[in-house]
Amino acid sequence: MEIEPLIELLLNTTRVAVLTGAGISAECGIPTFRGEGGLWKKHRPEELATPTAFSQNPNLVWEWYDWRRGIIGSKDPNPGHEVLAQWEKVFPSFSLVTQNIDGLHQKSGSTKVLELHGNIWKFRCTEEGTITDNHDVPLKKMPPLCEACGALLRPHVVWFGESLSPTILQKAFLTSASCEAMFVIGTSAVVQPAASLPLQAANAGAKIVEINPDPTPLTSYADFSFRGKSGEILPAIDKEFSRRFKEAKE
Ligand code: BV8
Repeated sequence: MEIEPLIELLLNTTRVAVLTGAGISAECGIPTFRGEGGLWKKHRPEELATPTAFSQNPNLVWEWYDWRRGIIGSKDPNPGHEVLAQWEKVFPSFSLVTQNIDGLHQKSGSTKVLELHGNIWKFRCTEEGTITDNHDVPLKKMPPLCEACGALLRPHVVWFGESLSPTILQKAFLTSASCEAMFVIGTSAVVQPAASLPLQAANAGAKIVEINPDPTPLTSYADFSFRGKSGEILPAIDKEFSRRFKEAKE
């Protein structure tokens, strides 16, 4: 798709929001959920990413997260993450909402990240609710226990059937309702309530920019749809936008 119309839009836009999914980390070598070789190809979500699965077999669920931490921990952000970290400084109002739990947006320099589904590097005590950072790869103890009270720790992530943090979700909906353009990058747009955010933005009059090698249920709502890899498309958009932004200022 031709990027010129998008550049024109961005040169006249102050409020930009972004929603990312597992696809933005795919070029780092981190498996997505539903794509080829995806995490849900080997396991059903219900087997691993639910409170029931955890209460029935905490070791199995922890082994899955330990395995994922091993993959994610050795990876660096890709150029797609880096462009978004840069845009946080360029646009007067910039919000980054992610469904990802890998922490790669923060690792690339993004400072304002709304993590809808939590973070794989944080643990939560099942008794006290206290949240701690933990980057041990592999885990030292299986399953990990709370140092303070000895209770089972769980990943500080949102499982299917669990509600998202009302505070984070409210902020995400507010940014969707007030942005002029929303980039939707690397998500199959099937998981709720995240998948409703772009629709909220579109209803509020924002232009929707989808970046994904495949079409999704959101594609028909997108004003701009780029079929390809975000690690290539975002740098291409940024290169032309930066050139025109400098030209306009001279
Ligand atoms: C909730 C855990 C209240 C952490 C995850 C309304 C309607 C229908 C169902 C529901 C509904 N409301 C709630 C539900 C139930 C459920 C849900 O949405 N089910 C779906 C599957 C139908 N939602 C919930 O349970 C949520 N809780 O709403 O609470 C409630 C509860 C019950 C009932 C009613 C209300 C909680 C959802 C959070 C679940 N936790 N993860 C973890 O272990 O990771 S979700 C999981 O999917 C990940 O977090 C992931 O982020 C998320 C979305 O997946 P994607 O990121 O989109 O990844 P995917 O692989 O699917 O797609 C990747 C895309 O990238 C593809 O399109 C691919 O083409 C593209 N791609 C590939 N390479 C590239 C690329 N793009 C760009 N560049 C590339 N190089």
